[in-house]
Amino acid sequence: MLLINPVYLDFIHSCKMNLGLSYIASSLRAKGKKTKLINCQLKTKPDYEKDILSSLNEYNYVGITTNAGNITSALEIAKFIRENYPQKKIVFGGPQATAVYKRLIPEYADIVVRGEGEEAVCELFDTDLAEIKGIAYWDNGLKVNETRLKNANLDDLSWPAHELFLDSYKYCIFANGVCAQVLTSRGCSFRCYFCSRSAYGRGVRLRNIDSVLEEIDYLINNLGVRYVEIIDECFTSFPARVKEFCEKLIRKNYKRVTFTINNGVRPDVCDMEMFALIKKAGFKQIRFGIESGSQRVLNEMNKNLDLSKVRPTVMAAKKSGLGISAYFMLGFPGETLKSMRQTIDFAKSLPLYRAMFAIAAPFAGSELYEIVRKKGEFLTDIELSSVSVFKASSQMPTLSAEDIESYLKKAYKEFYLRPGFMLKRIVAEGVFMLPMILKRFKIESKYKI
Ligand code: B12
Ligand code: SF4
Repeated sequence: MLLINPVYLDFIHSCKMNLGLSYIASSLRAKGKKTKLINCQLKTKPDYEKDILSSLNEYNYVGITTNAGNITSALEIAKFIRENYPQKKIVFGGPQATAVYKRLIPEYADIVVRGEGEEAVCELFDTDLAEIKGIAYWDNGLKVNETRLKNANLDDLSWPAHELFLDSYKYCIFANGVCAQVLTSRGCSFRCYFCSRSAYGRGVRLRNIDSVLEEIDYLINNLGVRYVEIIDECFTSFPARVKEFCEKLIRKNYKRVTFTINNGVRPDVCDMEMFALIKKAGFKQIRFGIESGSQRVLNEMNKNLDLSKVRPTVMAAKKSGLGISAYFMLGFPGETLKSMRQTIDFAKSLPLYRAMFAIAAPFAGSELYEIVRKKGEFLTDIELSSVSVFKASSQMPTLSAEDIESYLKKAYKEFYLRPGFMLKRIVAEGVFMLPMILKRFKIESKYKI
């Protein structure tokens, strides 16, 4: 199967890799299926189109991954393949295709693998489509098969084919070395209404810590990785497991390897003891998902987070020596100019070295999507066009897109261009950090201001 990683709309994040495709590739390979990856992120459009055309001679199936950020590119690529090789079977997967499959088949895709795809994708080669759980396809009309249960035991899966993305690991702008992402669990049991649960549903499944550590060992010793990002949705929600992981990691005694927890960690599921251990194990930074400085807005989004717990947790993390950054969002339904102001002020009041502000987007597969559908207005076709979280993609009668975007600008300017903030960074990290801070501000604001 020819696997394609389309282009993100506005990619400012670290690694241009895709762990979902790496898992798909490794399960295909484990079944003896030939695979090749075309990572469009690393090429110009004429280059990747040329690569797709020349590779398609050898593959009958093309697998394209999708999410809310790359769907526009995914559809363009599918169209390009349809025009040039109409007989090839196009298979879509990923959270966006899972949520909007009805709009993809048959125009862009022959088959959509819905949810986790490791088993279903292998069955495509030797099983009647009608028998494959978890897929939708076209056969004189749209056929939607029975839902496939999620992979119950993550330890049964082959490790992701990290080596496919080695080239992109090198392009990580925030890492000081070859970077890789690791998933130690899948799923989350919270219900924040902006979160798209199409691919995983609810509930958490955990990997065996020793297997995770073996994978990390392989990354470091065989692939030369020096920056490991744990991208679980709820890594810190299981303190005993974090403890076991860190204690074992400490015993490994890796030199010059940085670990980070980059997904928005909930500030209410960690404490000083955990931070100290994480730090000792080689973690340099942690990113909190705080989202709003208004308790009312937090309650409305089902985040179930007590704002009064945030500051003490952030201070404890800071005290342990970890670099602290945080995610915030503006423009939720029910949001007002006052609540957006509270969010900006709250961010500025915390000892963060980086704040990522985004506009709340009603991603397909989220409850927020349903709220906007019922009570608000979509400003783009959010199902079939890539969403930028730096541009309003919806608005409610009570808050306009212009107001949300203008507060996003304020947030970035006010947070990064504070003399005190810059001075503190310089004192903490040396004068040579100034160009870095400005570069980071430029990166953060490139698409936003
Ligand atoms: C790490 C991560 C990122 C990283 C890297 C993304 C990447 N590598 O692709 C970064 C930080 C860059 C990122 C950015 C964004 N992300 Co993100 N991200 C994640 C996160 C936490 C993990 C992704 C992951 O590796 N999952 C593990 C793998 C194994 O799962 P998977 O990718 O879903 O793949 C499985 C199936 O979907 C399926 N599958 C996937 N592809 C394919 C292809 C084929 C052919 C087949 C058969 C099957 C298949 O099989 C896979 C194995 O089971 C997810 C949450 C989550 N739980 O997935 C959000 C998530 C994917 N992100 C999301 C969003 C919205 C974004 C952004 C648009 C938002 C933003 N903040 O800017 C941006 C997009 C980039 C941009 N600027 O345009 C949403 C997507 C929702 C949607 N409807 O698509 C998610 C689901 C979060 C959420 N719950 O709302 N993200
Ligand atoms: S935003 Fe984070 S905590 Fe909330 S439901 Fe999604 S993964 Fe879970």
